[in-house]
Amino acid sequence: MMNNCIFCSIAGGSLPSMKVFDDEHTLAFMDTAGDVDGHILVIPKKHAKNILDCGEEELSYLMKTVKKVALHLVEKCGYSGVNLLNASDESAGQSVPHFHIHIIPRKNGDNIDAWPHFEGAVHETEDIFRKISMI
Ligand code: DGP
Repeated sequence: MMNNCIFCSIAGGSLPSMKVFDDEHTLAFMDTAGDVDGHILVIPKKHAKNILDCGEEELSYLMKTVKKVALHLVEKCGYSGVNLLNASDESAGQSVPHFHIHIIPRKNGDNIDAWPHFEGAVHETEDIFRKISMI
């Protein structure tokens, strides 16, 4: 539990949230931005800032819960798919510094624009590839 962390407070129950799923290691709750229908956040209860410092075990619990919630949305709630979104680090647009995966439930023809419109690459793909390949 991190002091002054809004999602730690939500996980600990000192701040209210609309809980969608709750277990020992993870919590899924409604995002309150009101920006898209069904916007859900899934968090590890143990504080990590993002995927870069999250422990392997917490990460695997988190992804299991993401799958449970996604399956629930599709099998029980009338959705047919999901977008999963995550920003890890301020440079990537992370605004709340407690690891969270956004789930956006989707239906055919829902007109939700959940995919970034990239402006076009600046460098040759092969140049970047040479820099980042791990093999
Ligand atoms: P990101 O930009 O990926 O760090 O997303 C942070 C999200 O957290 C954003 O969609 C709005 C949501 N959010 C911020 N404060 C609160 C809060 O107090 N309660 C809930 N439920 N969601 C919050």
